[in-house]
Amino acid sequence: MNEKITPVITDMKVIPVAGSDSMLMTLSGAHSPFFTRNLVILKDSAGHTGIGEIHGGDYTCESLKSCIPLVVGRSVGTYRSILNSIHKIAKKSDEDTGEGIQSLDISKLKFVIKSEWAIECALLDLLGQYLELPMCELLGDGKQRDKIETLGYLFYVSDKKKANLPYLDESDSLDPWFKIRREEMLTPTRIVEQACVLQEKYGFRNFKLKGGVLKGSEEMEAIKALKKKFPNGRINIDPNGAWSLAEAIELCKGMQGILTYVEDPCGPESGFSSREIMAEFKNATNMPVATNMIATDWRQFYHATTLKSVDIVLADPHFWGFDGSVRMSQILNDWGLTWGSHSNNHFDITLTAFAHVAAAAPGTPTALDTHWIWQDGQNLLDDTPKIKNGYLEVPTLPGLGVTINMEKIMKANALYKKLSNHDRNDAEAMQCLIPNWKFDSKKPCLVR
Ligand code: GKR
Ligand code: MG
Repeated sequence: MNEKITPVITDMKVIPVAGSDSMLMTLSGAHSPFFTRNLVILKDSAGHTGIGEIHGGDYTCESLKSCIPLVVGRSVGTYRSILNSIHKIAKKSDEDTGEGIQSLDISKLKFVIKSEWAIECALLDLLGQYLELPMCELLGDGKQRDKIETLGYLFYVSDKKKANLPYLDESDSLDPWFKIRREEMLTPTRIVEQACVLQEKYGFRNFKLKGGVLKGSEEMEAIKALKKKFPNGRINIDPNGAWSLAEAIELCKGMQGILTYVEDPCGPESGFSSREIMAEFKNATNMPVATNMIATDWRQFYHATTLKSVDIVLADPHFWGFDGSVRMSQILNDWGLTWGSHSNNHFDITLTAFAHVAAAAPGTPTALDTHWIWQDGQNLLDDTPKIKNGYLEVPTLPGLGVTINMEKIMKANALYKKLSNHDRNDAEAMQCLIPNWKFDSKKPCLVR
C-alpha cells in the first residue's frame, strides 16, 4: 500500500499548559489553584492542524515527546498503525502497581490515562479534515446525535482565604456563575444555589455532586435538598469509593426516587476488590451504579461485568482511547448497559473531543461529565462548543471542527512553566485547612 496517498505528518509539538481552578474538594483533598494539561499539535502536508488534549504533568509530557519519531513522516491514513506502533513500544512504569484508581490514589491516575490517546485525537482531527467529515463520523457507526446531554458537576468548595495560595478571585465578575464559583460553598443551601446558578447559565437538568468531602449523611442532605429544588432532575453522588459497604447501603436506603444512580459508592475492603464490594452493594440496594474507578481497562471491565458490579461505565476516551470508548459504548448498548464519560479538569479541546465521542455512542448515554464549567472563560479555542439548555453542541466542521488560539496556548504554557509542581497534588491545599492532613481512601477529606 502506498502510505503517502493521504497527507503526511510534518510536525508534532507537545505543549504543556496550565489554567486556574477553584478550591474544589474531593476525597483526595483540595484542588490546587492551578491544574495542568498536555496538548498535542500535529501539522500535515495538506496544511491542516490536528489537536489533542490530555492529562497534565511531566510523566505524560515525556511519554508524548518520546512518540514524536513514530508519528512524524507517517501518512495520516495509517493512524491505526501509528497508534499500534506506539502501543508496541509502550513500557509499564516501575511505579505502576496495576492497582489502577480503585482507591483513588491520584498519583496513579497518570498510569490509567494513556498519553497516546491525545495523539489519536489529533490524528482523527487531521483525517476528518482530509475526508471533510466531522470526527464523530469516523468513530463506531458514525454520528448518532447532534447534541449531547451534559450534567452540572457540583463540588463543595472551601474558603480560599484559609489557604495562602494564589487562587483566582472572580468576586467582581458580572457573570453570576463566574462570580460564585471561587467562593466557599459547603452547605446544602449553597450546593443548591450552585446548581441554580448553573442551571440558569447552561440549562442543566442533570446534576452530579462530588462527595467524599463531608460525612456521608451530610452529603445526602445536600442530595435531598437538590431533589426538592429540581424534582424532575436526575441527581447522582460520587464519593469516589469513600464509604464502607455497610455505610453505603445505609446511606442509599430510602434514596430510590431521589438518587437516579450512585457513582463509585464503595471501594476495596476486607481483602475484597471494589468490583466484588460494588456487586454486593448492588445486590443489597438495587441502586444503579456508575464507575470510573473499577472498570478502567478491558481486563477490569471483564471482572466488573462478570460480577455485575456496574450499570454505567464512564469510559473516558483519555483512559480507553477514542476508538476504545466508542467500542465500549457499542458493547454496553448491546448488553443493555449504559455508557457515559468521566472527566477531570480540562480545557475546551477535551470538551470538543467529548462531544464527538458522545455523538458516536449508540443508545441512550447517561448525561456527560465535564469539569469545564469550572474553567469556562479560559478557553484555548476561538470557537469553543457551547452548552445550551443542558446540551453540548457537536461541531459540524471537518475533524474536531474547532480552531486553536496559539496566543492563548502560549500564555497557558508560560503559566505552566512558572509552576514549581506540574503534577496534581491535592494534599498541599488541604494541609492549609487541616495541618498534616494525609489522604485516606476511606475518610471524607474534611472528616479527620
Ligand atoms: O476533579 O477531583 C476531581 C474529581 O474527583 C476527579 O479526580 C475524579 O476522577 O471526577 C472524577 C470522578 O468522577 O471520579
Ligand atoms: Mg467518578
